[in-house]
Amino acid sequence: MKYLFVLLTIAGLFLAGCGQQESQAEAAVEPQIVKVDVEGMTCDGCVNSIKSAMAESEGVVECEVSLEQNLATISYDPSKTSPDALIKTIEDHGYGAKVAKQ
Ligand SMILES: [Cu+2]
Repeated sequence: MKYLFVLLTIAGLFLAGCGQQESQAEAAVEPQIVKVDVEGMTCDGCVNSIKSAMAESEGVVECEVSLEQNLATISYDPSKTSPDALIKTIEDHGYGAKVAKQ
């Protein structure tokens, strides 16, 4: 009888553990944020062209672009895109781009 109780306790802990793993898996697809140094922006038109390029990119959740700081702050879904892909897209639009040092 005592043995059964121990077994049930272990089973309960195991199930609780599984529940935690599940929520961690969900957290893995939470949006990530990358800050990108952008070179070559001279006006609001540049800002808008980067913003719309990001808006059209698969996996981009949100994008803020600062002309003053030459910085793009991009929130993205890591299961659909990556900082490298986002940087390539910015470069394809004629700007220099690299991940900003945090
Ligand atoms: Cu411009």
